[in-house]
Amino acid sequence: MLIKKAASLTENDTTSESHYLNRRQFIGAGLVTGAAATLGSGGVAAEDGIKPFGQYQKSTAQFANSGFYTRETQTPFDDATHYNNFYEFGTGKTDPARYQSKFVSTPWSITVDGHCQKPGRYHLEDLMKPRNMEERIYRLRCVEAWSMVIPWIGFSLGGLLSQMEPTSKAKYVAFTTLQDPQQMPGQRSSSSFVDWPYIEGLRMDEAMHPLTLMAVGLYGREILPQNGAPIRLVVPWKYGFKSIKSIVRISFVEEMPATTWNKAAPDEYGFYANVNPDVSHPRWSQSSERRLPSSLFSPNRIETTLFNGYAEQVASLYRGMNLAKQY
Ligand SMILES: Nc1nc2c(c(=O)[nH]1)N[C@H]1C(S)=C(S)[C@@H](COP(=O)(O)O)O[C@H]1N2
Ligand SMILES: [Mo]
Repeated sequence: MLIKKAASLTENDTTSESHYLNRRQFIGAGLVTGAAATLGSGGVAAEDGIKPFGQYQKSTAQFANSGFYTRETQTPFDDATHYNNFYEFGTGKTDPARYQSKFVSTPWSITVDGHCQKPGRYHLEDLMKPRNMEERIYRLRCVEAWSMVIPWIGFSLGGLLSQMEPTSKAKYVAFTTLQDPQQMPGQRSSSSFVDWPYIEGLRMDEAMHPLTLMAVGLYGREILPQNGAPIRLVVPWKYGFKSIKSIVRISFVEEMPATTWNKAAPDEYGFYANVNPDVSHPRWSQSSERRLPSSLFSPNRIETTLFNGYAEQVASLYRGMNLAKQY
């Protein structure tokens, strides 16, 4: 997601992954020595705060038609929790896991404002209590051309938005991430590429779509800070940067909101950011992706599909739009 315009910069430079790959090969080779202290069995890091989720409905093949379930191989927990983009904790892929240990996500509240009948400040427990928690196994495709398959736990955003009774003036929904430089070292960095707080947005019909998830867990556990604790958005047919983490504000607005990456580099990151193999990023092709886990020796490259494979569910939202122009 770096926005340097250097002609020589490639997709691999943007992911700064060498440290991560070294760590994987190190663990994979069974040469774990000093690092072993932080690892539990099965390669799952035994960090504080990894708690089993409690009650939720497992995703099964019966949900495949709705897009709620994919049979594809799930990305190992260790990859999904140690290869992250969360610039509030730093721009390196391993920074979020490394710098999250003091992050406090309880108690948590979300401010709801703008064009709705039920604005206010809501405790997260109160928003979760009336809802059934469901597992959704989704593909996640980053605009940097890597991808994962992650079993999330959460609930459809649509139900929560309806509860707030949006008025007819609500055409878009804007989301804001916590701003707290004390806890988020990336927000203290003066060389930051982006303005804080991180802001994302969806058109109302996108926000109401049943695939649009508010995630509070993953892999049967409570969500970890590096993945956006205690609550983050997951929009599986869009590039990962739309799936904003650690949400503290939801605003119903009339105009298309100014979003973080779109503001930083409008020619590179659009508001819609629908996954599209035919619309290249100015600096790299989007026609294929690296499915994690991958390594230098086994890159695991696969073809990217329109709307990240969710065209059947979401293509109708964009009928009549020029996807190359409204990228
Ligand atoms: N607040 C915030 N949300 C964010 C980001 C970020 O830097 N800050 N990065 C985004 C990007 S680019 C991606 S690919 C996904 C990654 O989610 P994951 O680390 O849980 O896989 O989070 C998105 N949400
Ligand atoms: Mo991303």
